[in-house]
Amino acid sequence: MTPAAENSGPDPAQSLALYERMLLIRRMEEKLSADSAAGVLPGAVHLYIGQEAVAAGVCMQLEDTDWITSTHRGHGHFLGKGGDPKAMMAEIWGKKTGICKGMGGSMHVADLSKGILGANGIVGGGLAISVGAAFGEKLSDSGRVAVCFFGDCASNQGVFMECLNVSTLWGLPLVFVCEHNHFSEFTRAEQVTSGNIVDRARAFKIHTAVVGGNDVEAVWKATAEAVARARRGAGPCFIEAETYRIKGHMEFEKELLAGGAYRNQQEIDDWIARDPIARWGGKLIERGVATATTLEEIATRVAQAVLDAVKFSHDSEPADTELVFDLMFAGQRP
Ligand SMILES: Cc1ncc(C[n+]2csc(CCOP(=O)(O)OP(=O)(O)O)c2C)c(N)n1
Repeated sequence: MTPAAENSGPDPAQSLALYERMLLIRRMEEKLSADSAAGVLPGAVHLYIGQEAVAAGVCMQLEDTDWITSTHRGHGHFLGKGGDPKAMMAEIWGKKTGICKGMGGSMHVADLSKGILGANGIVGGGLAISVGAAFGEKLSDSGRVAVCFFGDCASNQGVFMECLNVSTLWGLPLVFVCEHNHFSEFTRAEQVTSGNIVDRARAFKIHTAVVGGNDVEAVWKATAEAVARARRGAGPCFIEAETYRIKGHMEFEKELLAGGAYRNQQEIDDWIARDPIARWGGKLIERGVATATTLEEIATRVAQAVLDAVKFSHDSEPADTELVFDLMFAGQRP
């Protein structure tokens, strides 16, 4: 997809593509949620449901040759950047055909051919990696950019300050994307995060934008400007996108918390009413870009893609556990 010109909205084809990408992320994760609830999915998954407009709006402004770093909540970033749903599903299921040969799982989906440097179980871990990627591109004067997705809690890590500092000092082609989804695990953001996160970037004189993270068009436009600035050598940008995590911090959190609630249903319902996908679908119809039939066709295509991913994963062999020794211990066996 050709990125839109700075500040202009997505054209009709891009608008539909944004819708389809968000829906793919949503439907893939609904399947993971169902499998997790059924107790058949290996390991925990941190779902991105409700935040899809951020991944789609940002990633669809990027080329395969641009880099992203992601978080523990990384399925949306992976799919948003064009990662293969089959290879992601197989990875989460620990299969040989997974994007990391089944060795990484949900929190490490990566695909260098798509510029996806990987999800990351270390909160704030993607920050310094993105600085390295952007520094490399700056040195080779490639015009490529790096984008770092991170959560509001990650902005409390010391490395965040280091990355703001060095990225602006060196004029790196880097876009920070803070997904302010209101929670750090089971704690409200305001209990652990002081002030406005965006002000931390402003203190370093970094160009900033604050956008509604459930409005894919707003995210798209802010990213267009940020990426254009970064590509022309104007240094880093910082986007803070307010959104909301609809699902738990991780699946099966209810069991983990033994009924202890850290938010109320009314708040969740209020954010469900601001669902980014339904909202964008409504706008597409209002603008005459799509009809209800167009959206149904997209939904059918997405449902098929999920079925294909599930079948691919199901038919694949389990990961070769011996590989752990090659990949982690340079071939040494205990
Ligand atoms: C360095 C580090 N500290 C603590 C944790 C445990 N942990 C996992 S997710 C999380 C909260 C992350 O919140 P945020 O960055 O806002 O992202 P979100 O989960 O909201 O997407 C924490 C503290 C971790 N994985 N890594």
